[in-house]
Amino acid sequence: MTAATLITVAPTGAESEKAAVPALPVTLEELVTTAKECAQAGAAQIHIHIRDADAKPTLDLGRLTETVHAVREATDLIVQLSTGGAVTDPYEHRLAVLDARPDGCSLTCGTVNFGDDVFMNPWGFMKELYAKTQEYGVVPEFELFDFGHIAALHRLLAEMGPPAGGHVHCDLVMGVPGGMPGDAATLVQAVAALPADATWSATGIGRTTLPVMLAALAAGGHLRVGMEDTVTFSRGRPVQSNAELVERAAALGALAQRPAMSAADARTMLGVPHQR
Ligand code: KMH
Ligand code: ZN
Repeated sequence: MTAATLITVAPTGAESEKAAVPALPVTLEELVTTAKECAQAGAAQIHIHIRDADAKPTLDLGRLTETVHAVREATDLIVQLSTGGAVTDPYEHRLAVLDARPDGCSLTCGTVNFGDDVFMNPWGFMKELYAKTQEYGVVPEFELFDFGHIAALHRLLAEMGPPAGGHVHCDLVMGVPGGMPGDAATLVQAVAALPADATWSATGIGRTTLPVMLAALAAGGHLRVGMEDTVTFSRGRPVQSNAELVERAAALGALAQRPAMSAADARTMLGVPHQR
C-alpha cells in the first residue's frame, strides 16, 4: 500500500463565478497567496486555471507564463497547468498552454458530457496534445472522467509510448454530471482498469468529495482537492479557503497513516524534474 499521499490542489477551475464564490482565487496575487497557504497545509502540486481582469476564465499565454513563474518563485509546488480550460476554449489555445512551460499539465482522455455542456477531447486532439507534452518534457496527468477514458489512455500509451518523465499518473475525476459516479464501488472498478504501475489520484465533484476522498485513501490512491471541484465544505457551509480543503485532506491522510507527501517526493514519484 502506498505510504505518503500526494495532495494536489485545484484552487480555481473555470466554472465558478467570483461574484457567486468570493473566496475563489482569481487574481495572480490571490492565486500565489493560496498556493503558499496550500503548500503549508500539505499540498505538493497545484492544478491551475487562470482568470482575466474581469475574473473570467482565460488561456492568455502571457498571463499563464507569468503565473507559472510567480508560483514557482513563491513555492516549491509542482506547477500543473490545465489544458482543459473552459468548455468554450478552442483546441489551439489549449495546445498553446504548454508554451508557458509548466512542470506538468492535465490531459483529458476523452469527451464527456459536462453538466449542460460538453467537454470536448477527441482522439486527434488527445494525440496532438500528448505529442507536445513528449516534445516539451511536460509531465501529463491523465484526467479520467469515465470508463471509456481509461480505454483511450491504454490506446494512447500503446500507440505513442510512455509520457515525459516515464511514469503514468492518472486523476479520476468523479461525480461530474455526465461522467462516472463518485462512489467507492465505481472507484474500485476504475482503479482495477488502470495501466499496471500507474499511480492515481481521485477527486469527487460537489457532494461526492468526501466519499471519493475516503475511498481513495482506503484504496491506496492520492488526492486532489480544491474549489475547482467543490465550493461547499459541509452541508450549508461554503468553503472559506482552498487551504482548509488541503488541511482536511492532510488530516484524513494522517488518520489513515497516509501523511501528506512532500513536493520533492512527489517530483520523484511523478518523474517531474527537480530543477527547471
Ligand atoms: N473546466 C473543465 C471543462 C482540466 O483542467 O484539464 C475541464 C477541466 C479539466 O477542468
Ligand atoms: Zn481543471
